[in-house]
Amino acid sequence: MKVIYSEEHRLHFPQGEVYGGELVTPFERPSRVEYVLRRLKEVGLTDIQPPKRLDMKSVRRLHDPGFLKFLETAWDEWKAAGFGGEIIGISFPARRMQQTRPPRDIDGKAGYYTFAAETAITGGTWAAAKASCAVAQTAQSLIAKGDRAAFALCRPPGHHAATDMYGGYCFLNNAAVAAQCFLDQGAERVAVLDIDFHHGNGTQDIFYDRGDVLFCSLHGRPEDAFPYFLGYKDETGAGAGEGCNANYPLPPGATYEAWGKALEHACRKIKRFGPDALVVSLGVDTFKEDPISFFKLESEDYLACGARIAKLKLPTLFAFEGGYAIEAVGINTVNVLQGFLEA
Ligand code: 5XA
Ligand code: ZN
Repeated sequence: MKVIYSEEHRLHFPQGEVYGGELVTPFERPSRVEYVLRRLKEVGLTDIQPPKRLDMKSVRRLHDPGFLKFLETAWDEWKAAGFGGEIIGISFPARRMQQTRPPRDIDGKAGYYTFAAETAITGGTWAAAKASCAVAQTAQSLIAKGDRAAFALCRPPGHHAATDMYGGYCFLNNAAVAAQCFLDQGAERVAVLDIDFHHGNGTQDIFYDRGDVLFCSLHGRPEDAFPYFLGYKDETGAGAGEGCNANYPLPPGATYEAWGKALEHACRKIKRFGPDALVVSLGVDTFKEDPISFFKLESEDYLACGARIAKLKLPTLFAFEGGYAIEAVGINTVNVLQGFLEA
């Protein structure tokens, strides 16, 4: 399996994340990727290639033009406004407020285009987000040309990025863009399986009313887990997309016994959907030692997970998402790939 990776991820390294009322070093940090790279090399997955240049066409199909312009210009506007720190949105268009008029002021705009204040934007964020998306696109093109699978070592992650919102450490939705590329190149149907601990609200938002993409997400139940306001079981899709969205919210403490059953259910649904390709949002913050999550998966469980996904016998793109138990992130992520390859 080839791995696509860009060093440009390092351009995005905010110094602060709002957590528990404090500014802490972000959980989503560059060293996560270094651990994955190290483990890939240890197990002999050494065919690691840089991405091709980002093709904005598929990005523009999924993300709002005003949102993309914001990401591109936010840092310059922030500096021009005289702010000294990193961009953190703090005023949101919440209930009973106007939600369709982006303010001109950059502080207001940052709040308008995000849904969560933990995610800071820095001078290198836009370049890193574009490189991360290019990583997903390049992995997709390998599969389109005949590879059975590829691993897009994306950073920053993508599954929380909605049509016109960033947050949860995500800016552009890498998995969604890859799925759209399959469709643009002739696939009739694509499935996205999101196994990150957090609900992939962005991916759900992007495809919610579409019948050509099945989205299945296994995650901490929204009553207790970020992103809190989406991810319930009764969100099943709308219009042409009715029945094409499946959420598997699980309670605190879930082990592979319950999680694996949800995975089995999702895999059977994917099989019935009959997609031409599968995109896996591969987060490993389901691990028992993850500092911001509450599932209890063991490292070996990721091998079983990869093996179950392989049984679908679909061209499969793995896109890296979350996972913050830094030293185990490499082993757990690569275990999914090895489980898949050895099945
Ligand atoms: O998959 N998403 C994440 O890991 C981000 C969680 C952010 C919680 N504030
Ligand atoms: Zn996550």
